[in-house]
Amino acid sequence: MKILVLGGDGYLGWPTAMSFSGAGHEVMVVDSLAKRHWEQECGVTPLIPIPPLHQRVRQWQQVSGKTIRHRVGDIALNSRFVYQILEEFHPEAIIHYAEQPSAPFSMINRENALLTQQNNVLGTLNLLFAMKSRCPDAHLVKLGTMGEYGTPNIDIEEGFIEITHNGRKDTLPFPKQPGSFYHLSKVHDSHNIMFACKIWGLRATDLNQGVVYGIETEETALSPELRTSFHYDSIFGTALNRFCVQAAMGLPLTVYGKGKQTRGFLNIKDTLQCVDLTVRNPPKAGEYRVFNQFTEVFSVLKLAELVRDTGTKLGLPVKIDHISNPRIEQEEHYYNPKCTQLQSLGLRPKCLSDGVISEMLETVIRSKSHIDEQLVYPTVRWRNL
Ligand code: USQ
Repeated sequence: MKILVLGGDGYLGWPTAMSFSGAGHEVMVVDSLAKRHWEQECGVTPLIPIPPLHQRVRQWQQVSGKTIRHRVGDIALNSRFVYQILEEFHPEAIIHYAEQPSAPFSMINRENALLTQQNNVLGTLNLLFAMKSRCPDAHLVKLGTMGEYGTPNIDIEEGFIEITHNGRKDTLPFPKQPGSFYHLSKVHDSHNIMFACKIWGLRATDLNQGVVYGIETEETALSPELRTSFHYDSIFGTALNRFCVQAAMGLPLTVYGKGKQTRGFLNIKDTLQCVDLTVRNPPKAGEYRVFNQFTEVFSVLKLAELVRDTGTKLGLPVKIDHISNPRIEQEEHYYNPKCTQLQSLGLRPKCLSDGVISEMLETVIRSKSHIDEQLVYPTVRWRNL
């Protein structure tokens, strides 16, 4: 298939591009390189620096003998660029990761809140209009987030819920209660995509993904220059990745508040598996579907305990600290999200109990000299926005 990966220079986008290319698909990567710029603005870097995009693509060609085409451009600011790409490449599937991915980044100040929503919402809208005009049959695979739902006191369905109200019944979008301007941007995207499918007959899958962890995929392991951007800072680093780095450094694990806040998690390898299953099983024309994409549910405290226990076995003196929560979120709540659609398509998860934490700790320990302790503690407080 011809597969376009938007945001193909990112933590998930680059491994996705290599994985499809390795499987024999024709892949084009598009990226604005904005994430590298935002990292510099915030003064953070990935654990190990990553080569420029053109170098990654060249290295992939040398290692695999396969070509990934790549273009640099901004899909939010330059609508003409989006039309050109679709016209030039004629993708059958478009994997859309090209968004500002961090909740804390969106909560730094007004400018960052606006930048996040402008980048994410307008980029997706430009893409929808360009798809309608240039490739209306392509399948849009959009990375949404489990955080669109928030933490309601009822079971979370996959995108839609059947409601009976005053004696009448309907199936409606599941209520959204996002917890940051970033998560809100994904809600706005979902509404825009659903509407575009309805009025123009586009086909789309919204992957409401949980918190991703992990450093390595089959393809990143082929060469150090193919590595992906692993963050441990408080802006772009996600919980488990951060805890592994803190443990390796001998720093207390930064559990925010009580730590009973519970989320869906998945291994980066399973992100690739889920996206592949989704691409291989497209929706009908006009269909907008939502898959919840995670493999296991943990509280943040439970994750910290798992890292502490594994660290202790490796001889690391790991402590857990309950620090004042910089976010406004429920620290103790009911959480029962459904995740059956990807499983029914054949998802075979790699669970945390499969030795994943010790693998991650060992990898991080090898790069310990790169860690900047200053980047570990949270600096963005929701209340100060
Ligand atoms: N947390 C801690 N300590 C830390 C870091 C985080 O207790 O050092 C807590 C947070 O308060 C939160 C939970 O861990 O309750 C998850 O935080 P996170 O930073 O790992 O993830 P989050 O900000 O929710 O965002 C990440 C990705 C985002 C994706 C989302 C999926 O950055 O792109 O959409 O996970 S989800 O959380 O399901 O919405």
